[in-house]
Amino acid sequence: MAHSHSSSVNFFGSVNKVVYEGKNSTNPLAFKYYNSQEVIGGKTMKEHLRFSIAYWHTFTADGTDVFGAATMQRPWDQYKGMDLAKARVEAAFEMFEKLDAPFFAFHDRDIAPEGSTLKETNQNLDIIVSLMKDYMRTSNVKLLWNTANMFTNPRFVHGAATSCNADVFAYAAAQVKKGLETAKELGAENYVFWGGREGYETLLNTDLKFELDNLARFMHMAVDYAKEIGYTGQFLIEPKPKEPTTHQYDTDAATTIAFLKQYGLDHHFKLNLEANHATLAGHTFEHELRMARVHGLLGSVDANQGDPLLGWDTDEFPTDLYSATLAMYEILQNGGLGSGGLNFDAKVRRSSFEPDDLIYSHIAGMDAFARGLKVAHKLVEDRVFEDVIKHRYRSFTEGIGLEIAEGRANFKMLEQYALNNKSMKNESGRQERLKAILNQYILEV
Ligand SMILES: [Mn+2]
Repeated sequence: MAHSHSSSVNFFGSVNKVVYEGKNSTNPLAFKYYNSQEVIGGKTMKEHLRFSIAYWHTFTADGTDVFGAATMQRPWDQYKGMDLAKARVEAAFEMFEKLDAPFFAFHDRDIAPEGSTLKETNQNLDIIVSLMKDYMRTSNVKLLWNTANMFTNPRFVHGAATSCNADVFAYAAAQVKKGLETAKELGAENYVFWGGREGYETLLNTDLKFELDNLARFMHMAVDYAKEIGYTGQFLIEPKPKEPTTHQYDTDAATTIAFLKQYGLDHHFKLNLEANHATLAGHTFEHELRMARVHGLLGSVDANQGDPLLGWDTDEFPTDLYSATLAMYEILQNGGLGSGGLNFDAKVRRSSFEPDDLIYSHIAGMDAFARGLKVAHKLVEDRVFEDVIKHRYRSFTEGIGLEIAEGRANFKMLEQYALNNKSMKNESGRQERLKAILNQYILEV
């Protein structure tokens, strides 16, 4: 089979390079809102949005669910083993180019099959990483992040860094060591930890404190090894409250921030926040982004959405304009995502099984976030919510409020103030009016 860039076989034969045609286009293979070179607030859409294609959902997932077999029609599935792994690289780079996607992301086990020993597994990885490096030389696509799959193989039944089995901890360490070498080799802008099975099912058999200590020890070792080999990408940790374990340790942004601070890791890590993980945690996506942002720890985003009627991690492509707008609002207020990006940790539905659905779904997600960016930019520019919030908290800009805000108040002086205060008046929060204004911006920007 063909392995060089120029002689690639054509896995998306019916698809030409996807271009921007504007909001009136009826071409399903064109962008309606994502115009990569359009400048918004001094940066192009491409620079703002930093879209990334997820290798696992797009090139590896076969549509299997707990009730049914594979459904996906993937022309590269005609190959097996390492030939399949190589064909996926060809398909991936063909798609990256056709969508002009600036980034991609993968777990180690998405790109190369496990061998019968760790050594053989690493050799398989080396072959594919070197093939990817060849493609990256002549392509504009970069690696947003890579990570280690430490949840699929049965050895991780009790977790990886939080396993009760020291041999498994050691194996996981070897895997992340290799992952950091891969990150350096491919110039990954970030390295991600998603705590696959880092959690527990019952306290009756779990030393919770020891597992948390071990998780922190593991992450410190990763930070030390990155330093040792000169890998300078940003470390990211991705919260999720449940699935696969009942209690995932990195439950949500607030819990993860507490963990990072408790163990002295907050200067080495930022958060990679996923929309569907936020909803599983009982939060909105924008809540998680805000929580990370105000702590200076907003690093990157897994752009997807859940189905509120199902309530599990459906990883759907993000098409909800409210969510995309409010997410982009947080990202703009953060001054962008730095080395992070918007990674489509999203999969087509099992019933959307044709190869072209992979293109339609990415266009849908990219257009939704492009629109969200434009609306959010206008909201920020017009100071729509900033002025409302500033006005709402104005009692803290003078008198007793200023004393509180500047840390000069104490209980005794506040009691004196309250005893002498003749009138106390609250004002409406006016959230319905604000939601109507948000609607006006979404519909009219
Ligand atoms: Mn998810």
